[in-house]
Amino acid sequence: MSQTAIPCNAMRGGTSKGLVFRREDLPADRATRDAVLLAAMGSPDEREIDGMGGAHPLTSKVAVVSPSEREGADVDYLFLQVWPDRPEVSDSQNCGNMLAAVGPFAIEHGIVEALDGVTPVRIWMENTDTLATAYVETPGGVVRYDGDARIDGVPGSHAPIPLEFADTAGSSCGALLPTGNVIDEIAGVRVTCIDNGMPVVCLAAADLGLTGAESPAEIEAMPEVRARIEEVRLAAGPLMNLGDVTNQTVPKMSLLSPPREGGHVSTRTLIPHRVHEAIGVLGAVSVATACLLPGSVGADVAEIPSYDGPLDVVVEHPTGFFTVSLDVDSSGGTPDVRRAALLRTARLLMRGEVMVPASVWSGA
Ligand code: NQM
Repeated sequence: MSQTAIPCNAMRGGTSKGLVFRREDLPADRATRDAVLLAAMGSPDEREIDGMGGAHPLTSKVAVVSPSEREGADVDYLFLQVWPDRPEVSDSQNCGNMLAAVGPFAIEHGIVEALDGVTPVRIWMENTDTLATAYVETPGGVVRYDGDARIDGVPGSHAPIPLEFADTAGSSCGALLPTGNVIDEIAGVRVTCIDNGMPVVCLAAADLGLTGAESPAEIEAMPEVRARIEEVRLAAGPLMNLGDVTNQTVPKMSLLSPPREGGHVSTRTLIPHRVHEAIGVLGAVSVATACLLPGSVGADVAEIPSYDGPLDVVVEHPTGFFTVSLDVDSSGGTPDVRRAALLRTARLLMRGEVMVPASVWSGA
């Protein structure tokens, strides 16, 4: 046999897309696993023409799912970013979009037994060692994909998958505010460095000479602005306890400006070298949280109504809105994140086997 067949599903999770594997179907050895995933996706090649990848970081993603042995969790989820243009597979970040596909996948594969109605799936996110719960519609014990929920960045409507997060604050950087400050000046730019599930550096678009209404393509066509943002990112990495981030996908860089469409804040987010067509899930949670912290770049730019208790923060992005339900107490010294939740949808697109050259892995 010149090729090895590996069972997997192709799934859309939120505004991302990729392959979802059971851990037992992939090589245990990490180097071989990464070689297999690169071959499966067709990387490195900007078009990923010889594989299943979608030629963009948002459509070149992999989720690995397995039954969990942890107390309080049903399944373990490892997110892997397969770079389209370089031979690299990274586990340095989590992905809340592909997370939306994990619950349906676990039920489809019998890892979690479906209830009649809605099945909660408790997911241990290995990249950040934190727990999320996905609520999957399962009328009659069967995963339902159709429904009325709409998320911006995805055409049509689908079954809602509410996601609830626990203990996201500081999950990658060790603290919600990893530099110890609500605001810093890094490489001459005012920033708020935050990690509420995703390390993000918030900058005011105006401080970079932008309105914040520029399209992703327009920002990608501004080499000087991008170089400036990258300079800030590389300096922020060590200050956020992430070390040298030259080859990492974090921190994300979010350019904030006042809302234009009735939301609370407008964003353009670099992830970090392409500009997101929307905004990442945990990226949005981090940005929304920053907007609730007095003195931050977010609080300065956002228009947050007065609140007491939980608040739905509406984050504008290039293709619509992202609503994050937050309960953050920032009245004391250290902000306390009590709850973060949001809505996604997902869809099983294909089930079958992905073929990789036997020279990469014999499957034995
Ligand atoms: O922030 C893109 C995405 C993501 C990650 C990215 C994500 C998240 O849209 O949780 O979902 O920021 O790389 O899938």
